[in-house]
Amino acid sequence: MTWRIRDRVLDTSDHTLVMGVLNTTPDSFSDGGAHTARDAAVAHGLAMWHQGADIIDVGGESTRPGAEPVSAEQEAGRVVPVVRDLVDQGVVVSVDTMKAEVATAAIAAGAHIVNDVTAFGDSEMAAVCADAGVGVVLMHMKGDPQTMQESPVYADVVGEVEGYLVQRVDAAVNAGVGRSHICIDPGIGFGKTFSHNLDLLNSIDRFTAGGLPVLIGTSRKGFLGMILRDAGFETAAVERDAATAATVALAVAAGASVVRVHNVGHGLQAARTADAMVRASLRRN
Ligand code: PMM
Repeated sequence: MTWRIRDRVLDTSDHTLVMGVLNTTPDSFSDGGAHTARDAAVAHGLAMWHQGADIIDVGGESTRPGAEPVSAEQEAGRVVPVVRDLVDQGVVVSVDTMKAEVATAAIAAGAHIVNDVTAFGDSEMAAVCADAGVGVVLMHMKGDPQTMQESPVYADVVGEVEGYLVQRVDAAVNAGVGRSHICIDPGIGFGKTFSHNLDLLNSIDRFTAGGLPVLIGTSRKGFLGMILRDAGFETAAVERDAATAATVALAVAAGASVVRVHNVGHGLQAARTADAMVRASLRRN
């Protein structure tokens, strides 16, 4: 499997791509001064890159359930300097944004990928991505971050998410984005109940069937907290890296091409272990 991102081609045939999460929202690097926050974000991005991450995903607006939106200006102010510094140091960077204005500025700063949790909800986004030839991640979300977890209902969650992604891929291609530039994502935790998340994670083969790379983002999410609570572990989000690693291994075994994680060390070990086992079994067959 390959994924075209600007002037590069990422190849997942010998390993799964590990995407490290870099949050530039002020509360994630809460030390007051904007400059310090920027330096801390860049240092954290570089640390993940040197650990072996394949992509660093830079975000400036929280998409957590109930999160308040920020203006394009604020978001670009957080994200763009960090993107520029990382790209200057040779890092492959994606920008996690739903705003075409922010994507445009991040692309001008060198971003290789636009990771859009609204799958081009902004009508300008497709043209921005097509013109730049960046890679894109089209993700499924039901509703918006403020309300998405209130009471999501599906008749057939896998079928509906699959149908939505097929339609968004077609729309992107019709707007000029190359198919080989597109990666799809069922959007774990975005307008989904506990059982919706498990149904989607148990149906990754349905998403890989279209021949596009599939990204899975489970890292530290609430459904892992629920599983762990049932098993007798009360966990804060940062204590869910072992559970995240389990989902990474299973996603790799099911054919995911990209996994998005906060703890790159653990995510890489889980992905590489699963890669070795999956490829060994492919060789035996
Ligand atoms: N999850 C979050 C943010 N961005 N992007 C993609 N493509 N897939 C995801 O699952 C995803 C995402 C939320 O997680 P965070 O707020 O902990 O980064």
